[in-house]
Amino acid sequence: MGLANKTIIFVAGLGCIGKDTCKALLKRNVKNLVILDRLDKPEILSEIKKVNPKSNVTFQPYDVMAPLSESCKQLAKIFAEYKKVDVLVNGAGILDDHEIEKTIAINFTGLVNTTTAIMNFWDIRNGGPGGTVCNIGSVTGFNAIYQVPVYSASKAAVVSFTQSLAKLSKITGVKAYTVNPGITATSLVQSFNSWLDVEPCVAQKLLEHPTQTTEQCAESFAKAIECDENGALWKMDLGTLEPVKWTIHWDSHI
Ligand code: NAQ
Repeated sequence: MGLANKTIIFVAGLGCIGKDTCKALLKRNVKNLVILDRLDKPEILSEIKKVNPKSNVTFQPYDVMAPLSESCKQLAKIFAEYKKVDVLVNGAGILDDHEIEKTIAINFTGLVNTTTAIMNFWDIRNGGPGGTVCNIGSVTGFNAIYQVPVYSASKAAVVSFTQSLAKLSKITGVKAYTVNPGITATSLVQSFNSWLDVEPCVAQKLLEHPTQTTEQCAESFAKAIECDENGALWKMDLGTLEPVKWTIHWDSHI
């Protein structure tokens, strides 16, 4: 998918990976970039806008933990304004295994709700035009960091949900894929709690191994969005972008 003239909604576009990915998208001349995030960070927004003054970049406060009905109302306003939205990026995430319910609510339920809400506008069964959902999973959704089992499981849930969405695209007309970063130098991984404090030094131990920069991750991220491949599982690790082949252990045959 060429990104020039496309309209993209980016949930969590003001985070560390989000910000640099927004910049990479603007370098590709995205027409409209609608950033939704819980935190209002005007300085980051103006830094993003400077990358390409020809692109229209807007921000709206958005909490993925809001009820589904609220997400629907907010998306209705966005669709009323832009008419056509091509891509939804779901990127909200927290890493704190002391916060069990919040982790599931933000990393998984919030992503499911935003996706469910946009189906009202995209589903071809309602006369919609289709679209693409790009969900930020994690390599921990493939193989857990077992010291943060709640976070890892929330990301495995994102991977699983998105694989189903991709299979449903024949019915809904909506494509879906995950982008799964490896360890990326952001504030998220600098210091975090393990489950039941099983490993108090989990962040330090993790960061002893090679990581990638947010700029490297963002470049892979933008390339994955350009590929627009339904059902893809993209690994974005150590500055590379690779498709992951999923092993099938069982088939429902329906
Ligand atoms: P950062 O904390 O900067 O970004 C999190 C974003 O989520 C922010 O924009 C924040 O405002 C938004 N957010 C949080 N709660 C929200 C809510 N209720 N409503 C709306 N927005 C909310 O961290 P980041 O590293 O840039 O993370 C961005 C995404 O990448 C997250 O989904 C994160 O899980 C994912 N990710 C990050 C990393 C990493 O190393 N930084 C990795 C994989 C995926 C492999 C590695 C891990 O899984 C961590 C161990």
